Amino acid sequence: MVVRRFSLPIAALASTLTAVAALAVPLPAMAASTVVLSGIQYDPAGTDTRTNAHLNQEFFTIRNLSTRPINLSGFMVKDVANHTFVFPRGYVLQGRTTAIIRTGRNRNTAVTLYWNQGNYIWNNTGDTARFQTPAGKTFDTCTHTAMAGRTRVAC
Ligand SMILES: [Ca+2]
Ligand SMILES: [Ca+2]
Repeated sequence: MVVRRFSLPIAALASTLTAVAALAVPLPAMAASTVVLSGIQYDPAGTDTRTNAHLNQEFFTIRNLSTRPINLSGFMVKDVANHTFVFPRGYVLQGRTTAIIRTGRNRNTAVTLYWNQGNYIWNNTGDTARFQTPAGKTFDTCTHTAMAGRTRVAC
C-alpha cells in the first residue's frame, strides 16, 4: 500500500515536468517553422575600412513570427563561404520580436547579438544566408545580388 500511495504523485510529477519542458524548450522543428531571416544590410554606407564600428553596420536580422518565445540555442546562420554564426546557448527570442546580428564585436543584449568578426561576412557582390537548425537542416534562405545604390535587402 505504501508503494501505491507514493507511485501516483510521482507519476503525476513526471508528467508535469515533461509538459513544462516541452513548453520551455521547443523542438527545433517548431522553432524552424516560426523564425525567419528578415533582412541583410550587406553593404553599409561608407568605405569598407574593417573598423569595428563599420563592421557593426553590416548585419542580418531574424524575426520570430509567432507569439511564443523561441529558444534558438545552437541554431546557425551561414553564408556561401560557410562562415557560421551560432546562436548562444540559452538564447531566447521573444514572440513577435526581431533580433539583429551585427558582424563586429560588442556585448550581446536581448535583441542585438555580435558575430565578433574582424572582416565582413556579407559579400557586396552577392551572397546567400542559410538559417539552419542545430542539426544543420536549412529551413530558410535569403539571397542578394549587387545593385547600384542598394545597401540592404529584405528577406
Ligand atoms: Ca559587406
Ligand atoms: Ca560571404
